[in-house]
Amino acid sequence: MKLIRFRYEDEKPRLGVVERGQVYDLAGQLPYATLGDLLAAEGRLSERIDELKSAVSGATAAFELTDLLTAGRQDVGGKQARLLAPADEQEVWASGVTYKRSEEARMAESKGAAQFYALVYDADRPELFLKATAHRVVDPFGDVGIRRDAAWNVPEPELGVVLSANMEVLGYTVGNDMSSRDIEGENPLYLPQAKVYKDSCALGPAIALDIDDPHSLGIRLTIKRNGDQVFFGETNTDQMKRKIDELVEYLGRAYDFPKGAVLLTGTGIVPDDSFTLQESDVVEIEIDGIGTLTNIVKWVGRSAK
Ligand code: DO4
Ligand code: MG
Repeated sequence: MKLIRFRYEDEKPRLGVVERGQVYDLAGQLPYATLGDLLAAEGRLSERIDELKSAVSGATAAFELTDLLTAGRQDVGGKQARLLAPADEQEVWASGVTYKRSEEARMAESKGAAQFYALVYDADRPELFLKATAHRVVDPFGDVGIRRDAAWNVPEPELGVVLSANMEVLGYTVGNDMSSRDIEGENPLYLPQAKVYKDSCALGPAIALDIDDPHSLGIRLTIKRNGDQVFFGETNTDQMKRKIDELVEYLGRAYDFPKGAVLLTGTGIVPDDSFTLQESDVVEIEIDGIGTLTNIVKWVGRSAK
């Protein structure tokens, strides 16, 4: 079972459930209408999930799923339904250096500060940073940004954990932590500029509610240029050094999230150093049991003077 956010043309965003190839429109069927209210609701999250399940079991599907998850839009009885990122009021936080590949790539790119990446990979305390607020998150099939003042840009395919206000896991989504490797490599104190800029975070296509083991999910990254595949890489969340519980526990230690949060869990796929994204590249990130997040690359910002 998957939870999605979508909207019909200019109408308000809605929550939907995807089950057995059908989309159930939850508008008006639950005591809440937004993801933020679902994640904020009092009581245990399992009760909210039971409510979702019974809303679906007693309902008639609104429409059959054809293109919504795979193209980001679908005609529904003459109206266009458009898929939205699964975040409405949540901050998106991100973990760093949780895979050996990420540690190695960052040590190589940041000559003067390599030891800090080794230290954080081995430390008890993880690296956590604020990646985006909800209104800045790019929808599936939307444009993700590469900075015009950066020369070396990559996507970071990451498992995203959707958390309630009580820091319980609602489900899992796919995230893209777009990053400028030259800016981060120059000095780790430039990390916010390397990672937090316009359209640098995408989420979607859905929140999978029934993942049994998030530590055993294949992740695949494909980058296409003019229709040709220019990069493919894969990993598995079993390569993650840290457990999701541990990352969540640190995130919630000294911060609260009244409308929930999304936590990205770090990248285990980093293209070779010769690779950089170009405008119009198509980035596809697939995670087992969740789906594929597709975005198109566009320049953002201004060049250095
Ligand atoms: O330390 C830099 C950020 C690391 C990161 O984003 C990752 O490992 O995914
Ligand atoms: Mg990352």
